[in-house]
Amino acid sequence: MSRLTVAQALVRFLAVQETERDGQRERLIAGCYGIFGHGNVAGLGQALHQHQDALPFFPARNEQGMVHIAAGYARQRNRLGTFACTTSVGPGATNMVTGAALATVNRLPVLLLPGDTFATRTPHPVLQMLEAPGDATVSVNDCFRPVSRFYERVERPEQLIGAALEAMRVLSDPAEAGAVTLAMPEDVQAEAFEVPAAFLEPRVWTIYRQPSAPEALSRAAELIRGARRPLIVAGGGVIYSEATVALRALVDATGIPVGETMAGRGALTSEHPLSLGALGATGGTAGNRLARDADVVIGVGTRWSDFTTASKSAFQDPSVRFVNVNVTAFDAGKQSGLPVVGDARVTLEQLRSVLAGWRVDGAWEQRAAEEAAAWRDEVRRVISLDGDHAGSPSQAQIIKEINDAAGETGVVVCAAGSAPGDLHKLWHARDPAGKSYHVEYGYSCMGYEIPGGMGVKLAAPEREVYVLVGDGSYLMLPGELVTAVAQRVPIVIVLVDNHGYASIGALSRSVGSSGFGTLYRFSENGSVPLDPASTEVLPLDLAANAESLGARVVRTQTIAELRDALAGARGADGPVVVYIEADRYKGVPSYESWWDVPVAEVSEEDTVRAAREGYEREHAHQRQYLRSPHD
Ligand SMILES: Cc1ncc(C[n+]2csc(CCOP(=O)(O)OP(=O)(O)O)c2C)c(N)n1
Ligand SMILES: [Mg+2]
Repeated sequence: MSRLTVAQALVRFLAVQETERDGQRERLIAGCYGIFGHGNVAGLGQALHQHQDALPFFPARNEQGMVHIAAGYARQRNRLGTFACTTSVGPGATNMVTGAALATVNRLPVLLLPGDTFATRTPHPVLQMLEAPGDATVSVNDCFRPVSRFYERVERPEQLIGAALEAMRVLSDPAEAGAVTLAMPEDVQAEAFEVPAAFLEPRVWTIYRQPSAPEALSRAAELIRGARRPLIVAGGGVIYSEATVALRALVDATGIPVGETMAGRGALTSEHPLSLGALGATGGTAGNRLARDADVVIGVGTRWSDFTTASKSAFQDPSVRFVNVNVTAFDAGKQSGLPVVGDARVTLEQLRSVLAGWRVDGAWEQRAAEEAAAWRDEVRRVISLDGDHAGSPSQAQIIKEINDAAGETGVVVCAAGSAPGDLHKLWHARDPAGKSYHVEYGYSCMGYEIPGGMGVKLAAPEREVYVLVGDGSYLMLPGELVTAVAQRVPIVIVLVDNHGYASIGALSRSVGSSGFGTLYRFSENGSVPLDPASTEVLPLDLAANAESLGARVVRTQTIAELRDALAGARGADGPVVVYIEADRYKGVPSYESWWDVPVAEVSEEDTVRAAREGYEREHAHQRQYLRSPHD
């Protein structure tokens, strides 16, 4: 027993937690990010100061940003490690809510330690406290409940022990991973108690590879053997489980083609003859055509988001059936699929053995290979298209340059705007481990790019990291650039300026609303000029902004200059921002797919009425996929 404060006990506990998978161990909590205020400076701040050798501490600039660093790190480490994040009470705490939602939506472990108001209630109302008349137990931290996989408010010192252990269990369980929130009342943090020695001893959280039930496997095998047009949809779970080799082996043995979700992009390297690339709303022709005709769809490690399913319109075979390999029963049950609950790698190996000797219909395999080859040709065509406006390159050309600079092991990081859809279609994935493509598209959160990219680099210092960020996303959360400068994290940030929200502008035009409110323009009395061709832009200088935050900045205008800047950024000892203007209107087309964005049913505008007609036509293809595999 030793007498420690709650904060000291927690810091010492976090410093000695490890995960283990396949005999490999690593720190579960690599360190702690934080921003101090009265709600954590004396409790956790004191403990982190005292134990900084055991648990490294890094100051951040925005609480949301620091959660993104943790999420980026966790994804790159395949969910085996993450960071803790400590905040003050009130605004510091609620600034983390968006980060928590991002982590939970993407099934990524992050540990959040928001400060909380007094457990004793004596000094209440304390600075930054929300008073909820009628319920004294409510605090703003209750906002974390719906966005956390585990939530506990530690109101007594002894409570820490159970809370901390449960927090580690949830963080390290691939079936439960997401944000874990331990709300820490500021008085309790500083309170001392007798801490059992065993609580502070090193602890290993082993991640066992759970095999699937033999019955589920044989049912899946029966379904697949009976299929004429089977298709695999690879999701993020394939990569987190390190199952890319097993996937390739299954594909080589059976001839089943593979389409990829956003999180699963790169699960099969792009040059594989049966790699269809992107599928769904941001998919290509190969993925979407084979999806339309597939009769058995095997989802592996996917949560079947609307982008993957093209808002439930991608799979059009009237009797299509789904097989869902997933470590989470919740996701395995979707699309009325046959749930095959288990680790992706083990299950893919099991599937290969139960399907031994069987190969897909030759005509289907040949069609898949032809569509895949035709799609690769289309990608080559699109990445070479110049912008239409004098001098400005297209975003597709910019992506090609990043792709070339990244080579086999570089990682591209992106989250929101027009770039994720373009990347999903165009990225040539070369890394056999599937780690070259890091697009956060579960929450698609503007502002994730820079801190997320920092987390990736901290998790994989041996890889070059290329952050692709739009001007809108950049403006939302540029502050973590300072954190990257302070920690000397050498990421390359390609800042693509098209003077506003090109993606939402295009979406607005497609629903008949002329790009309203999506350009950066002077506005009077709240109204924004509607003319999208107007050349008058705001006097913003984002390159100067990045420079002022301490980053090295290279201003480029042409593709040749961009190429040189990317080459010159290698070996830097901190973040390098490569600024480039892109043609706002030279977009990558969409390919035989749809996304459900409801259009006004009545309107005085002809453009909206026309868009509504198109919407109703497409909507008619939406399906519920209610037939179970046994019908
Ligand atoms: C936090 C947040 N707010 C709003 C959105 C909706 N949204 C998606 S993309 C986008 C515009 C992004 O602009 P920019 O980063 O410049 O990229 P571009 O569309 O120009 O490629 C908006 C507002 C979002 N994804 N995240
Ligand atoms: Mg933009």
